[in-house]
Amino acid sequence: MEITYTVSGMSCGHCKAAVESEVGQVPGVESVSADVDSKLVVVRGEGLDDTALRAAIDEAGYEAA
Ligand SMILES: [Cu+2]
Repeated sequence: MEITYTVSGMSCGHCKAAVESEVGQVPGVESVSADVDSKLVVVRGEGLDDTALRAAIDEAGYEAA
């Protein structure tokens, strides 16, 4: 499955890395790709938990719309 989030506040490579690192630790996540320009974070994996993914984005210091 794949879930895409719009995450405001990402402005540079550090933001991208922070989001990808946190989200990548969520169980079931196989890949995560954050794009600073489009503000989109694409998460792929099995049995993804929306609540856990949003919490990880929050933990990184950003907010999923
Ligand atoms: Cu940044």
